[in-house]
Amino acid sequence: MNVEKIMQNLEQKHPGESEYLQAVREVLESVEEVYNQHPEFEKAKIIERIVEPDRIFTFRVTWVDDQGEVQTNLGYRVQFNSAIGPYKGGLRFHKAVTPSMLKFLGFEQTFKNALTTLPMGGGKGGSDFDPVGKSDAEIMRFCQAFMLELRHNIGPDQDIPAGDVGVGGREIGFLNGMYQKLSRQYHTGVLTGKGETWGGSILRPEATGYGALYFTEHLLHKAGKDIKGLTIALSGFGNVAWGAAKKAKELGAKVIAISGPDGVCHIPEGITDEMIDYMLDMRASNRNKVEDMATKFPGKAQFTAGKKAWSIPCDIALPCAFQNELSEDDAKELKANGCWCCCEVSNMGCQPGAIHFFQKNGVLFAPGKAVNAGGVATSGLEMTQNAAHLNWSGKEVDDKLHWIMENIHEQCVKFGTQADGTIDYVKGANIAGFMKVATAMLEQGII
Ligand code: 2IT
Repeated sequence: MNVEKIMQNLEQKHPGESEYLQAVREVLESVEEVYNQHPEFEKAKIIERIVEPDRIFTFRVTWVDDQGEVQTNLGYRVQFNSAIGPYKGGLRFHKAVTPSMLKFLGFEQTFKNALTTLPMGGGKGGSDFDPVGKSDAEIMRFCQAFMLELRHNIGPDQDIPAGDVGVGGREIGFLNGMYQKLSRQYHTGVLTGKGETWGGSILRPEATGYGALYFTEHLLHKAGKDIKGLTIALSGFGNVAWGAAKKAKELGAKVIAISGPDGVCHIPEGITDEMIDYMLDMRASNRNKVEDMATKFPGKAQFTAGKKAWSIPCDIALPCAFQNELSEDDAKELKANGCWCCCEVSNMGCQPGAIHFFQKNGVLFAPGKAVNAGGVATSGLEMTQNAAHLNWSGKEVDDKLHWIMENIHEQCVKFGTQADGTIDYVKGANIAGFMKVATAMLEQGII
């Protein structure tokens, strides 16, 4: 394999798809050496096949807003790779959604799902629908209209969507209700992230954030450190940031910053349980403003407009919001202020320049596809419960999540340990995920 040649070819075929091309380049650069030791991969053209989605569905979603006006959005489902199981991955509702964004997410999801140890292929979907400022009734009507189309392409052994940015328990409820009504299929296994009373895993809402903190603990232990007493700056205040803040506090760390598109809230004394609960109200309000935290807790949380969480001095940075949210300049500012560890919780949250800076300057770094895999892993556990018509306790799910995150960490160490003894978690995660999917493709022939 020649990475530059493959990238040139892809850039010509998919001009302007910057997020997708960025995600592919990162994986190819990581796996190049290992790939070239396997002539059977080259013969079966695994690379050329693995970088293209199996198929993409695009559809129009038309709905009526509260003013009675007709609105039209675009909906998508990218079925990326099914070599190790049915397509699995979230739905993103955000005004910036494009096919490039969903292709990058579906590509990442394929390797992430392989790391979870569970049999799930990779997929992703969503819409350019903007939930900001929408009423609950508008959200419901949009979800119902979206499912009118999506239902033709999903099923419990085919493609199982879940939440992502802009899609949480409320949206999954509306989507699932419409799916059942249209298909007259009353099984519980076509979406994950469901409510507790209708087939959901009791721990799915917390799982991404909890899993990220379990991974962070393993990474710290490997480096001879302990999380107790460390300060954490995290970005966002949605579902992932909420779960991460909850577990970080429980483990004895101090979350001293959260952020939003409008700016950052500095919480010098550390986030409290009341503040963590309030994050859920902030998400449900659809206002998308972190300033609301400072308004609700004056004196405890100080809001600064236009600043990122990375401007607050901390030990550990946890990007929990959106792709490319942490730039090289942010990485430099973090390091200059004493930060020595960054675990990426959002998908591709760090720009390539930031990752290189961290790795060159001794800042421990782990990539999203390893750190945030606890979310989709718990979706996989939800599918198992649904298929067996069972309900597991929170403790059972948490124990399994613990084991899965430990296993992912071990895979990173196995494939990422360098000659000098340091661990390249980016390489480790990419090689481990890639080898599993590539082997499955090879063994199933040229299809
Ligand atoms: O990025 C992700 O792993 C998710 N949004 C969760 C996907 C899932 O199927 O639970």
